[in-house]
Amino acid sequence: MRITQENISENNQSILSAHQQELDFLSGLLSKEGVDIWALIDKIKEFQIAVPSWALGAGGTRFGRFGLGGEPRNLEEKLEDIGLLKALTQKTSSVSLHIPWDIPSDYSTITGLASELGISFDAMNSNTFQDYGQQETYKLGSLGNAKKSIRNQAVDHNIQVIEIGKKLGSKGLTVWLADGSNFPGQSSMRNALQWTQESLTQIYTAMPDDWKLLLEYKPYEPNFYHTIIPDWGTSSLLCKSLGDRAKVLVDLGHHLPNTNIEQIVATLMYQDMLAGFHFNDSKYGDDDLTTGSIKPYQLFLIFCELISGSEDGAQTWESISWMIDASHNTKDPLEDLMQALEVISICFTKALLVDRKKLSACQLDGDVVGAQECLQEAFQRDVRPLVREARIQNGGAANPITLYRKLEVRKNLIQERGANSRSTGL
Ligand code: LRH
Ligand code: MN
Ligand code: MN
Repeated sequence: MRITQENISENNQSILSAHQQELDFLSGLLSKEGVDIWALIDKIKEFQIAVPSWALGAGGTRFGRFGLGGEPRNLEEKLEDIGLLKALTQKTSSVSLHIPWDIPSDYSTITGLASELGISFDAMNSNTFQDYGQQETYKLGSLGNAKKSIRNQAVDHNIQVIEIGKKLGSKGLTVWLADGSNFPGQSSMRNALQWTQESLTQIYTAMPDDWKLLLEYKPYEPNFYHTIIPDWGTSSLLCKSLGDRAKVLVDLGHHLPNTNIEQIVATLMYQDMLAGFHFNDSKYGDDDLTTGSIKPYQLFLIFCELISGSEDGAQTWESISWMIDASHNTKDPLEDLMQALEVISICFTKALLVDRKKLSACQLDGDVVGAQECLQEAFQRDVRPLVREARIQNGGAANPITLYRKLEVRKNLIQERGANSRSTGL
């Protein structure tokens, strides 16, 4: 199924006057405060977020999985789903592939379809946390395994992923390592770290010069005693040993509850070490809940750090990658992704509205209340008309989820692909 420009403009026409009223009201208020709303809208329009190929089907928990029907059965259909998201939101124009879940069967078909849909290939993800018919098992680890032959196999897999990515025009490799141990004594933590460092060096050396390596961390799961790369500090230490093109990837769910993620972002930017984000939200652990569904204020504070870090010249905005990493057990993934894209845009816009001059003055004067007021002033503002205007200007739907439902997209996908189609991946 494809969504046409006519579908979009016909729908937008019906709500244009209500939208215009809301926009006029908000721009009136903001203009009085000296905000250049057109410059703001341009920034919202430019901000694009990649979608991972594994987030287009139903996820599951270790207790079960409930299919939703019409799930993409192959990479082509995954690209088509991202095409639908793109048409509706104009917020996502790239896909991040997981190998071996999404090995292209035919490169020219895939690259042809991607360019027809205006989709590019974001960072590639390797997978050494599952057995996929390879020779030796990853049960006890991969890049940091005590057995050299298993480490070599995992390095070779990553090099293959780089080769696939080169054919697709990707410019990055994301490595998430599940390696660790489940019980004290099971592994030598120091040796495992060293082996990981050696394996990563081989992978880094195999990357083309214009690629970056994004190294993800996570405190626990699937290993519950120790994880080789549990935190941003360890990831950063490894990246520094590799070279300038290796940086730390922050997945919002990969922190123990109440961790100050905005501080981690600030620290990484201070060192020009932030590779990018995996957006999601979390109540307990790596829940992969919809971004902003639990802690939107935290997301806003993270964007405040990102914006101030880039405006102050600590690290360039362009050097940071943006992706959603979520799982959908009960929702239609496409609807969930639209909700995530919306809330990310909202928090980004609110952070752009912070009066940073005033905030800096409060910080210098020790005006704690004033500083908090600066943040609240921006956070409490309803910026949805700006986000909607940016989307309309980009050619997207004023109200993506409503239009998705009106066009009965899921019903159409079920007709095309079947009620029991199963997507590859998680
Ligand atoms: C690990 C992770 C990582 C994987 C993805 C499927 O928890 O966040 O990014 O590659 O999930
Ligand atoms: Mn992730
Ligand atoms: Mn995760």
